[in-house]
Amino acid sequence: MDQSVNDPMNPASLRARDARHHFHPFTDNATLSRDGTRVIVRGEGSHVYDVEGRKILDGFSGLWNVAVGYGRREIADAAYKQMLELPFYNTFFKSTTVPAIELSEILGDLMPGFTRSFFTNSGSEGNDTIIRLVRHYWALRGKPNKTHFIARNNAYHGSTVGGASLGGMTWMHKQGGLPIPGVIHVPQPWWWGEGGDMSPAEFGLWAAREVALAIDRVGAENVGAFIGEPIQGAGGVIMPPDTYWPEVERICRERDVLIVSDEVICGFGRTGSWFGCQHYGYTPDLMTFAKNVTSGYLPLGGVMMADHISDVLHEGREFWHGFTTSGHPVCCAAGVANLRIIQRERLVERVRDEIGPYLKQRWMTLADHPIVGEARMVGLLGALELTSDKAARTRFANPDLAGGICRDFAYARGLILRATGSTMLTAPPYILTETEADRLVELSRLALDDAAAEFRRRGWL
Ligand code: PXG
Repeated sequence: MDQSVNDPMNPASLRARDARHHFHPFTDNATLSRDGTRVIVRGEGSHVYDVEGRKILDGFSGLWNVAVGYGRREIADAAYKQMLELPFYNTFFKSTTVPAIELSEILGDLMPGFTRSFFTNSGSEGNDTIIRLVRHYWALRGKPNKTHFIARNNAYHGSTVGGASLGGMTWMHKQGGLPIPGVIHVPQPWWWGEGGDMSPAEFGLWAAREVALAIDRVGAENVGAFIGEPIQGAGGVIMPPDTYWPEVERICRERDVLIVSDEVICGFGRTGSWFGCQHYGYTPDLMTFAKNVTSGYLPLGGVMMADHISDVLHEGREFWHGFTTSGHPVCCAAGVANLRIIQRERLVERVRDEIGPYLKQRWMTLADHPIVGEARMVGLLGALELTSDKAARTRFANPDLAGGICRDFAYARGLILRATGSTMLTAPPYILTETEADRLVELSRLALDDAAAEFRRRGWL
C-alpha cells in the first residue's frame, strides 16, 4: 500500500479532503479542486511555507493583518498563559477580565479623545455594531430619524448583513438581497479609474461634494453617519486625492452627520500613522477596528468611540448589544502582546520613516513597466494599475482575469500579491527587511513581465 495515503501531510490527500469538506469564503468552490488549493503550513517573519516546502514571500501579510510577522513567540505565550489562567469569561452583566481591561486601556491611550472601546470578534461585526450604535446614539439625542448612512461605491465593510450593506460591492449585494434600507452609496474617490479629465485635486472635491448632495437629498435630519475607509483596501488600495477628506469632514460637520472611519485595514500603523484618519488629518466620531489589533494571531475587532459619543451612550444606560465572545480574554491577551511589540519595536515609526519610504521608492519604479498605468504607496500599502494604454488609463476588457493572471504568476515566482480587478495590491508585514523589499519588487516586475507576455499571447496587447 502507498504509505503516502496515510501521511497526514500528504499534499494530494489534504487537497482532496479540503475540497470535499471545506466550503471556502470568497472562493469559487466548484473549481477549487481543479485549480489546486494552496496549503500553507508554517510562517516565519515575512514568509510562509506551503505543504510542498516552498518558501513564499508574503507581500500581503495574510489578509492585510500580520503586521508583526509570523512566528512571534511572545504573542503565543501570552495566549497560552491566559488560556491556562482563564480561557473564557464574558464581559456582559457587570463582568470583566484583566486582558479586556488592559486592551481597552491601551486603545484609549493610542487615540486621544477615544477613551472607550466596544469589542467584537471581527471587523464585520464592528460595522454591524456601528449601525445599531449610531442609531441608538441619535435616538438618545432626541433625533430618532437620523438613521441613514452614506457610504461609498466599491467600499468593503465586511460580509455580515450590515457590513455588506454599508459596503458598496454590487456583486455582493446581489447575493442575499442587500443592501438593507437606509444605506446610500456615493462615488468612490478613485482618480485613476473614474477621475476622467479632472485633475486629482478637482476630482477629490467633486467626490466629496457627492457626499453633500446625497445628504441634502435625504435631508441631514435623516442622516446618522458617513462611513469610509481612509484608504479603500479590498476595493483596490484607493488613495483619495488630498482634497477629499478635509472636504468630507467639513461637509459632515456642517450638517451634523457623524464620521465613521473604518480602520480595519488602515488601523495600527499600516499607513505610517497609528490610524489612517491621522494620516489624512481628519477626526472621526467612531472607528471600526480588527485585523492588526492582534496581527491576526486571534480574531478580535471592535469600535472605538470619541468621548462625546460614548458619554451619551454611557448616560443612556444599557445598550442591548454584544457577542458571547466580546472582549474574549485570550484574544485580548494576544492583542495586548501584539500592540506592545508594535510599540516596543517602534514599528509604526519604522513604516513611516524607514521601510515604508524604502519600499515606496522601489515600488514606484514599477510605473515604467509597459502594462502599469499607475504605481502608488502610502506606508506599507501599495497598488499597481494594470493597463493596455497608459495615457488613456484603459483597463483590460476582463479586469478580474487580467489581475488573476498576474497574481498567479507572482505566486509561481514565490510572492503573494492580491488582485482586485486589474489592480495589484501589496501590504507586507511591518518587519519586512530591505532585502525582502528589494525581492518583493523584483518578483513583482518578473510577474508583470510574465503577465505582459501572456496578454500578448491572448491578443490583449
Ligand atoms: N472593514 C474593512 C475596511 C475591511 O477591510 C472588514 C471591515 C471586515 O472585517 P472582518 O474581520 O469581518 O473580515 C474588512 C475586511 C481582501 C479581504 O481580500 C479584505 C477583508 C477581509 C477579507 C479579505 O481584500 N477585509
